[in-house]
Amino acid sequence: MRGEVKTTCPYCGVGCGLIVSPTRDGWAVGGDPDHPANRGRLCSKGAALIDTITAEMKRDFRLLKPEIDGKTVDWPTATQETADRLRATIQKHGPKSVAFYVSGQLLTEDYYIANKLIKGFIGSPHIDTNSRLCMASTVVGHKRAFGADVVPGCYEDLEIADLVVLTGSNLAWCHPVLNQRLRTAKEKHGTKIVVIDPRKTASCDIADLHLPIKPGSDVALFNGLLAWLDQNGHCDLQYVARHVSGYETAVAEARADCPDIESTAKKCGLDYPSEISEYADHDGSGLGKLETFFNWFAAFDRTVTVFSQGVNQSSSGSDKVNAIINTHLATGRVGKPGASPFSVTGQPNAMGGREVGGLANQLAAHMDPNDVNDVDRVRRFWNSDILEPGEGYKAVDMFRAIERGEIKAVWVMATNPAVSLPDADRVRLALSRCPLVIVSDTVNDTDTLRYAHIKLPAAGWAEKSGTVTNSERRISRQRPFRELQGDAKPDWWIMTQVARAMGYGKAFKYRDPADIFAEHAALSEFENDGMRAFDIGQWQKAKKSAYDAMEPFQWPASRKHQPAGGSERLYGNGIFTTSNGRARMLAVAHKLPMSQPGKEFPLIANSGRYRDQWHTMTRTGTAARLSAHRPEPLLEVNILDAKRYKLTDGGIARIRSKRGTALMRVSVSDAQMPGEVFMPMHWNDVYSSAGGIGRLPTAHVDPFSGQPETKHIPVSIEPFEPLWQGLLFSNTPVDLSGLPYWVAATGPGCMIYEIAGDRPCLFKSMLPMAANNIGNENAIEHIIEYNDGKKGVHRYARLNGDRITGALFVGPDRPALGRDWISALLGNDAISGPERNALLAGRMPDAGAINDRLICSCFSVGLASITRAIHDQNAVSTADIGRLLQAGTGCGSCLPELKEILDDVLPRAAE
Ligand SMILES: Nc1nc2c(c(=O)[nH]1)N[C@H]1C(S)=C(S)[C@@H](COP(=O)(O)OP(=O)(O)OC[C@H]3O[C@@H](n4cnc5c(=O)[nH]c(N)nc54)[C@H](O)[C@@H]3O)O[C@H]1N2
Ligand SMILES: Nc1nc2c(c(=O)[nH]1)N[C@H]1C(S)=C(S)[C@@H](COP(=O)(O)OP(=O)(O)OC[C@H]3O[C@@H](n4cnc5c(=O)[nH]c(N)nc54)[C@H](O)[C@@H]3O)O[C@H]1N2
Ligand code: SF4
Ligand SMILES: [Mo]
Repeated sequence: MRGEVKTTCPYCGVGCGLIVSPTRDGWAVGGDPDHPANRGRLCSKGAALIDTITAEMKRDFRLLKPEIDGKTVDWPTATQETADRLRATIQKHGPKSVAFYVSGQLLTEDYYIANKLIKGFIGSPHIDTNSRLCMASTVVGHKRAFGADVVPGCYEDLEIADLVVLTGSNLAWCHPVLNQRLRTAKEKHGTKIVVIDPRKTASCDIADLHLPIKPGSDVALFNGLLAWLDQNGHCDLQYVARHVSGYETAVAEARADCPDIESTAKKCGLDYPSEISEYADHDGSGLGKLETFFNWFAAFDRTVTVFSQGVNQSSSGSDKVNAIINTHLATGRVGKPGASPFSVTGQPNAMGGREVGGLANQLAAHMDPNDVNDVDRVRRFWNSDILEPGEGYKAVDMFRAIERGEIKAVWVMATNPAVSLPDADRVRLALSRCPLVIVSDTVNDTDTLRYAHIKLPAAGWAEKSGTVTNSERRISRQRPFRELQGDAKPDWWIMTQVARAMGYGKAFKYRDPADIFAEHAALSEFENDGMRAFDIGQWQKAKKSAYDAMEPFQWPASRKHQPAGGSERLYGNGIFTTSNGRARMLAVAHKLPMSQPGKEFPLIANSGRYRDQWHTMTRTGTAARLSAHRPEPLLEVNILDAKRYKLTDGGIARIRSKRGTALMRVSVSDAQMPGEVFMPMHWNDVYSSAGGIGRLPTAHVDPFSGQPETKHIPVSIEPFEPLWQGLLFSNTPVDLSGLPYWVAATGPGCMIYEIAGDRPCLFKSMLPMAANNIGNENAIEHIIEYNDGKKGVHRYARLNGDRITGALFVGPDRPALGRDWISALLGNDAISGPERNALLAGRMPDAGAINDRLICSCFSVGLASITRAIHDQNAVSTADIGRLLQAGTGCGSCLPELKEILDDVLPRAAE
């Protein structure tokens, strides 16, 4: 690589532009100051992107060669064999026995090919994507309200709004750069911010109001708001008369549901007694806060309601979306500057996937698989003779069809369903029964890859070329800056080769992603009379050079029907993409979530994300910097429940549901309401013995969108009481299978494992030595140890000459040791005598470093130094901490935590 490359971040749907520049020993990444999504900003995950690549180079994480039935093969063999097996399946069981399960992390060009191949040429409607678990409810909500799947607003709206409502969105951790933009706007003109979330999240840091609603009660809340707005004359009846249908029925239903503030508070659990404030960090009366929210919503025309998975991942997800949109339609606040409902998408290309029609109930370019005219049009455009009307199985149903043997071949691309789909053990059962499982992935070990007959090595972010669409409909180029690794190939290439080997060569002649994008653009314009909002016809004849030089742009980019006001905001003129041009308000009623707690499973488990991990950790889990923020998955639980179920802070809990169990470290937290617990979604069998929570949810889905309810899981909790606990450091991965509790985290230069067991164990075997060294006194590799059998304390260090390559600390309690100190020792060329003694004594030289926790990952600043700065250097604000330690001055993602630490430590420092 010479010079700089402008590309796009492969993580969240904010879609930040990046500049990657070569350095002496690799690359440096920075925010692109010219990209409209981030204007130079980055978050902790984006800033650590190069770390994940460096980790890949140092350690063997990548899948670098195709494999068939465990044997490495070359590409011609791999593509021919994949094609042959698919064709054999089709010949024997028909085309509908084949399914693709794809992902919002594919590039648009990959996605387009997947959709064209299976629907248009294999002739199976069964393609669905992990967007089913993510955005499907919003797609339904948008279509029902606007007639098309369109996000009307843009990011600037969050900056010019007077009120921003975050409902079911932890923006501070999940869309951090948007949160930074919002924070700056608030500092400038005092934007009011309301967070609607059952738990107190990092996003509450800049909020004026937090409504800790009962999980699943958003429809009641927005119905209550609608009824109240109507009753108090706050609706824009002129706008409604001109542009909206369904107002009366929607309001009537809302009134029946929640006629007044009191009934709304009751349904949403906001009528909690004020004593609750003693146990949960939710000050003030719920009722009063609700009234404030309603008043603000009425007062501020410039209101944006941001929503995400707290809304979508629900058995009433689609209705939640429409309940939110109803309040915006009733007040005429759609597609206007600073006024819109705003679905923030999760994955980098969740939106691109919707544009190519990657969902089972979509066709391509915003066409409908059930509309015979649309199907005919796409059939002619693709020259397909097999495309038929009808939709395919949605994700959960697809895996059921695999389980019962109806689908006999599945190709999984860029997603890890054995972890991320609900009722994951059943998904695993289905995969284990499926005669042909093909998995394309970038890494060499995931829970899903363990079931693959054919493993196909995909090119990773740094190597791929194509486009992605972010939450504000902005299409940006992802550009490669690194050569392809091993035999890895881009996903579009892999599919194109298989398509050719299956005999569809004529339709898959593409030379590069530019060809594919041009075809996608042409289809978006093809016989489009302006009713298909997605139209990027301006790009249909674009040459490769224009494609390569593409600047980020928002769609539509139509040659014939470009909206007069531009593409920034849509529907601002009140004309919608329905047959009569009117938007629709929908009568929706509050329903209880399908999975209800009961005697056996009395608590509601909520699940979601951590700041520095991405989904199933295949990439972020490899970076020490990102693993330090939360090295273990935590079960967050209110003090009342901890007491009731005999859990202690820092202990281990067993979590059971109807479908599965998990083990997690307990964190007693007043951010949780009593009766509710929170679990992160990230851990899996590669990183833990039992931290994967995909096994817990029942696969209940929203009836309209098919999106699973993964935020409302009835569970029971109990202590897991280990006989011993330990901390293991090793410069090579250790196989701990058989241990009931282990969690692996990437440390600087080594793997760090938290371990615990309920049975005596041969500890030394956890530090395996090369076979010829065992018992050989003269071997360079040896183990030094300290044992106190009476106290149950054991310490071991594995040395190779003077170099320490592993260490293990075991005791009846969790060893209180600084991870950083020991990791650093493992990185040293030689260990000194005092260090060796300190290791075996289990005491590090600087007691201040004990159990330090990384807070700022940009500048590697831990809790201990921050606490010291508050105590010793009189830091009283995040600005002081920034000045003294730099913490919080990089991406700013840790600012909420810095504030929390200040709140916690300051009063004690003053004592
Ligand atoms: N750090 C990080 N960022 C990410 C990702 C990641 O893995 N890591 N993933 C990306 C992806 S794909 C997605 S989809 C987005 C998700 O982004 P978000 O939706 O913001 O993230 P979640 O943590 O899944 O859930 C958001 C919040 O919903 C709340 N919630 C639960 N139940 C309810 C309810 O009934 N009502 C309301 N109002 N709230 C509720 C939860 O407590 C949680 O705080 O993040 C994207 N960004
Ligand atoms: N309980 C619970 N479950 C959830 C959620 C929740 O909040 N709670 N959230 C849901 C949501 S919103 C989402 S989006 C899903 C996410 O869940 P998944 O999609 O399963 O998560 P990822 O870990 O992102 O999986 C992406 C896979 O693709 C690989 N990969 C990366 N880049 C490429 C590439 O270019 N090509 C190919 N072929 N492979 C690549 C990665 O190594 C990884 O194995 O989880 C869902 N599941
Ligand atoms: S906010 Fe962070 S994760 Fe999301 S696109 Fe920007 S840099 Fe990437
Ligand atoms: Mo997602």
